[in-house]
Amino acid sequence: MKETPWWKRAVIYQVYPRSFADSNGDGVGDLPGVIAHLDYLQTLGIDAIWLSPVYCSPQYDNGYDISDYRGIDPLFGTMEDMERLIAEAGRRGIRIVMDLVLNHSSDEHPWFLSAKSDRESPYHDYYIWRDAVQAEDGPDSFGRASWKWVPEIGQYCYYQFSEKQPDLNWANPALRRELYDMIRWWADKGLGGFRLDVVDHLGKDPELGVKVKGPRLHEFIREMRREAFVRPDLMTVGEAWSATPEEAKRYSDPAGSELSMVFGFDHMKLDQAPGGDKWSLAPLDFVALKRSFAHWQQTLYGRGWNSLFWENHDLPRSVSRFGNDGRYRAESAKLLAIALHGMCGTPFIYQGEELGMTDPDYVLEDFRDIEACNMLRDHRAQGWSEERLLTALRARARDNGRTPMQWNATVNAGFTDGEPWVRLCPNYTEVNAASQLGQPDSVLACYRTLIRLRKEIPVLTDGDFELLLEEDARIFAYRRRDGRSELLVLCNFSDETVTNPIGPELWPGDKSCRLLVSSYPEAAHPASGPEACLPQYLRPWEARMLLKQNQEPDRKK
Ligand code: TEU
Repeated sequence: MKETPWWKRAVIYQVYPRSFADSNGDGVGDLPGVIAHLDYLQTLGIDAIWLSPVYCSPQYDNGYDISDYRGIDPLFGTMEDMERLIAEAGRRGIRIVMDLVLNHSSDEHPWFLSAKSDRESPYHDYYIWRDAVQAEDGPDSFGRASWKWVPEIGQYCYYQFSEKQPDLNWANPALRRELYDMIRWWADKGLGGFRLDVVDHLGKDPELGVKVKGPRLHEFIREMRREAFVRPDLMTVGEAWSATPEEAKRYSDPAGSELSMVFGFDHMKLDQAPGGDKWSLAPLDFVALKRSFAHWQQTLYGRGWNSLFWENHDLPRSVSRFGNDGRYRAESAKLLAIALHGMCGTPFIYQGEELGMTDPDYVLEDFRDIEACNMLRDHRAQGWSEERLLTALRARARDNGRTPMQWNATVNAGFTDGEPWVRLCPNYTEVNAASQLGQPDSVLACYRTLIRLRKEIPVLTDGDFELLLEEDARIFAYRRRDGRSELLVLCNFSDETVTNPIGPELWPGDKSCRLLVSSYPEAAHPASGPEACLPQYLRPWEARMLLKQNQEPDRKK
């Protein structure tokens, strides 16, 4: 039998280095800052860190615009710091996963400088050019046009993100070879794996007007797998906003010719107006959210692999978006953790999520992100009122997840001794790591428990998934089974108490049943016995995870 790969039992923690911890007082987080907090991450129990880009970059898109794939930006430290991070993390049983931005480079990359100065340069064809363009050739992902006039060469250059991020021409085999060499060079430093930025864009075909899911996409990914991801233990996760569960199955087929898994985003599209973009706010369709999770869980079960996440550096804070970040902040943060970590797949935690960090209440001047700045300019021009702009940005801007990590209640939350690059979320005096360490009922303790349970309880990794109470407008309930045990996750996504949330026909009482974790203080309910197993009511944002060992002989044997 094939051994289970490490990442199927792992929990991965995303560090956005710019906002994690600043060691030198310049107001920007850095690699020595990450190293200084490895003990905290070890105590949390995580298996790997996904590090957002620290490569050399002019930082127009906070490092997702790379000007040297083999260098560390001085803003974050040195290559020595990077190697020290890999070694120090390794000593604590933590692997490092680097971010690969392969769809585009910075326009300050030497390849682009050469490409735009000379049509005969071997690098000219690393990018995508046209002599003339039509009006319908725009707009791109950040709301700007897709072809930029480059006067030095007298041609238009293709880009999908910002003008500072020209697309790399994946049709060129020399470019692909160069990228694969670079990936192997990084893997040889002892990395645990890679996160692939916008992987679904790599097969783009501007001539066909195709951005995602281009005709050669899977061919390229399989080639990259063969040529670059040569170490079999590397974990690879592709970011794929366009992926359906069926497509995710293809990317993550355990036969193993593509990726370990992808990040799918269907669950992030259920609170926007139909046909609208991310700035068109609508109330969350909760039943659709549950169905979406169930669809992903069931499609991939045994035939692919899921990633599980509520947050990353592009998303607002989950407790502000899906929970109640006022009166029930801690309860709803714990509920979201339990709801997610009970499912099948590899859970990802974004820095600060384990503390229940919230969105800050920014005013327009506080937003820094290139996407937010473009949105302001474009939607103002379209006549949006200042109030509507602010409401949309507060709900959706990527800045929401990028406020500095809240380490303690001292000035700047212990993030920096200097002037922070971006405004902090003002609640750091209450919501911070120091005040939660050693507190058994904290959000942090709940995350620690969930990470430990994933190591201890096989059904969390191996069990199937069945959605219960599908139509219920407040309760998210599901069952996992692996033949030996059964797990029930029961979550009240509302501000009200719900009585008799689940009947004995769905979850028959049984002496072996025990409560593994809940979103309310332990003393608030019995840990075993009938009331623990079949709760008569769930308080606002109460979540419970219950386990039963099967009485019947194991039929699978
Ligand atoms: O994100 C891709 C992406 O599609 C999102 O940025 C998306 O445009 C936005 O969040 C939704 O409105 C990746 C990175 O995660 C992001 O930080 C980069 O800015 C982007 O690629 C370009 O590299």
